[in-house]
Parts: sequence; C-alpha cells; structure tokens
Amino acid sequence: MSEKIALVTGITGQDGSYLAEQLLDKGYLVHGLIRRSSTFNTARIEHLYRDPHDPEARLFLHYGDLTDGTRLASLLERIGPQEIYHLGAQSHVRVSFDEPEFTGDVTGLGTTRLLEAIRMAEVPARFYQASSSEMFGATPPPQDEQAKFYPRSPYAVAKVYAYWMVRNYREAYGMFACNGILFNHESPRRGETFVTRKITMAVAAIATGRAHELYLGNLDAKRDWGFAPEYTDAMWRMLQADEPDDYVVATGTSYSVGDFVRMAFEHVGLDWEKYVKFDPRYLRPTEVDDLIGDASKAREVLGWQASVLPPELVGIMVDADIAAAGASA
Ligand code: NAP
Ligand code: G4F
Repeated sequence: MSEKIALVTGITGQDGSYLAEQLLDKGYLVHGLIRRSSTFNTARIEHLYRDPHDPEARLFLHYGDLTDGTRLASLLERIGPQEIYHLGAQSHVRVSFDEPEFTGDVTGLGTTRLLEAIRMAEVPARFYQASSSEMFGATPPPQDEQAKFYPRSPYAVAKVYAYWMVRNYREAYGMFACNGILFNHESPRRGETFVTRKITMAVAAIATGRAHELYLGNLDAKRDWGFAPEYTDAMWRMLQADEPDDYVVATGTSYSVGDFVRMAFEHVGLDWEKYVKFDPRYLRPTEVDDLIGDASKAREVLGWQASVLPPELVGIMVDADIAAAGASA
C-alpha cells in the first residue's frame, strides 16, 4: 500500500512540530506550510528535516501563507494529501486585541481559504480544524461539545467563525471535516509569551541566577492545562474515525495561573511571592475566567484520554527550561 500523505499548516508551531513527529513515526509523508521570513522560523522541526535531495527525506516544506488562497489551492493540487491538519493561526489571545483585523484574516478567513482550496482543487482529503476552548469564553464550566460559545476576544470570535465554516463545509459538501475543540495544552516547545512557558522560563532563569523577578497579569484565571503531544495524538485519531465529528479534548482538571506559578517555583524550592510582580499590561480587556473541559466523547469514540496532569506538566516544563539554560550557559 502506498504511503499516506499529510499536509500540516502551522508546522513550525508547538503542535505542528509534535504532530509532524508523530505522523513521520507512523510512516506518513508529511508536507508543511511555512511562512517566508527573513530569519529562520523552523527551530521546532529542524531535528526532523532532511535535505529534499536525500532519498530518505519524508518531510517537505513549502512557502505559503493563510492569507494567500491561490497558493493554497495550487499546493493542494501538487501535494494531493489524504489528510490536512489545519493548525496555522495568529494564536495569541492578548495579541488579538491589538491586531483584531489581522487575527480575523489569518485565524478566521484562513480556514475558509483552505476549505475552499480543497473544494476547488477537488482533493478528497480529511480535514482537521484547530478549534479552541476559548470559543466557550464566558460560558461556565464544565464545557463539552454542547456548551454554548461565548467568545471573549477577537481570537475567539475568529475561531467561532472558522468552527462554523468547517461545520458548513461538512454539511454542504459532505467533506470529512472535524473540529478538535482543544483546551490549553503546553510543553517545553510552547511559545515563550504564553503564560505557562513564560513562567517556567522565568523560574529557570531565577533558579540559575540569571533573573530576579517575573511580571505577570491576572493570576486568578483558571485553565485546564494538558500536555501537547497527547493532544496532537487526539487530532490524528479524529481523522481515523468512521465519521467526521467535533470533539472536546481536555484533562478535566482546573488550576489557576497562580497555582501554576506556585507549583513551578516550588519545583525548584523557591517561594514565588518573593519574585512575582504585577504588570497591568498583561491584563486583557475581556478575560476568560474558568475553563474545564469534559472530554467524555473523545474517550468513548476515539479511545483518547489525557495522562499528564498539571503538577507533572509543570515539572516537565521547568526541568526542560533548566536544562536549556545549562546548555546555553
Ligand atoms: P503556535 O505555536 O502559535 O503556532 C502557530 C502556527 O501558525 C505557526 O507555525 C505559525 O508560523 C503559523 N502561522 C501563523 N500565521 C500564519 C499565516 N499567516 N500563514 C501561515 N502560517 C501561519 O500555536 P500552537 O500552540 O501550536 O496551536 C496550534 C493551533 O491550535 C492554533 O491554530 C491555535 O490557535 C490552536 N489552539 C491551540 C491551543 C493551545 O493551547 N496550544 C488550544 C486550542 C487551539 P510561524 O512559526 O511562522 O509564526
Ligand atoms: O497562556 P495564555 O496566553 O493562554 P490563553 O489566553 O488561555 O490562550 C491559549 O489557550 C487557548 C485555548 O483555550 C488557545 F486557543 C490559544 O491559542 C492559546 O494557546 O493565558 C492564560 C491565562 C490568561 O487568563 C491570561 O490573562 O494567563 C493569564 N496571564 C496572566 N499573566 C497571562 C499573563 N498570560 C500571558 N500570556 N502573559 C502573562 O503575563
């Protein structure tokens, strides 16, 4: 049987890098969309990359942007993927308040451009959409697939739009298109301005004497934090199912940002209150206070369950940042 071909948008991001690793391990040929940039943005996937002249090469990168629908269509025709994992997005909630129009264009319309490119190129690919627990916003927990969307940021509004476009293409054109409604998931590869990684990098810097303080915003918000590689496995499972559907992916646990801070400092034997300071610039005009996912459907239909919970996750991330600090010293 010939190898399966997958296309991953957002392959240079946290999730894209884990997903690419997992797909390559399963024997897929993996194609990734990357943005042209004057500096390299491929650090998270460098360990997977081989020169395309190498007969062993199984990962291929293509320049393209989610704002360029023509390019998406021509790439699809050339690659002919059986599975498309759409992870590319302006994914930072705080930034989306500063750049609402750009976020709508990339995170919202970008999904429509890709769906329409699939339709125009007549590629019979299965499609995964990186939907988000941010869509639930102000709806109280626990949140499952039936919970109401009440988005609280331009990012979340863009994700709600994209979610419904995926549903519409599934119903209108019979596309095998799924929404994975993923709650926060973190790892040592998490972007450095998301709160968990910002905390674990600061803890590593303070523990190794390279920093003395950490400025944060709202410590009271609660999140359901899981481990990213387990969540990319859930994405793959959705596209192997008999029917296309939408799934919540979460741990079902709840910790506040303050809890995460305390656990991270405790991991290196420090008292967080001596180092953490408040900076209002990290507050959001509207906040999402409380997210706890109910992933029963993913467990029952996909056989998926989270195994790494926040106390262990904190240790994994702090240890990795301390190791990285040692390596760069
Ligand atoms: P991430 O690390 O921020 O990665 C985002 C990816 O999108 C990067 O590869 C980025 O490329 C790419 N990208 C941004 N703008 C683009 C554009 N205009 N054209 C093409 N590519 C573009 O995000 P992540 O944490 O891996 O999350 C993956 C997806 O899941 C995102 O859609 C995010 O919104 C969604 N999500 C994430 C979580 C979470 O907790 N991590 C939860 C729910 C949903 P560069 O490297 O060049 O910037
Ligand atoms: O780490 P965050 O920036 O993640 P947020 O806003 O929950 O969004 C992430 O998860 C979503 C899934 O629910 C994804 F869809 C989205 O793409 C992204 O991956 O902030 C978490 C919490 C917020 O309540 C924020 O107000 O931490 C609070 N916070 C407090 N101080 C801070 C800071 N957040 C950041 N980024 N930086 C701070 O200094």
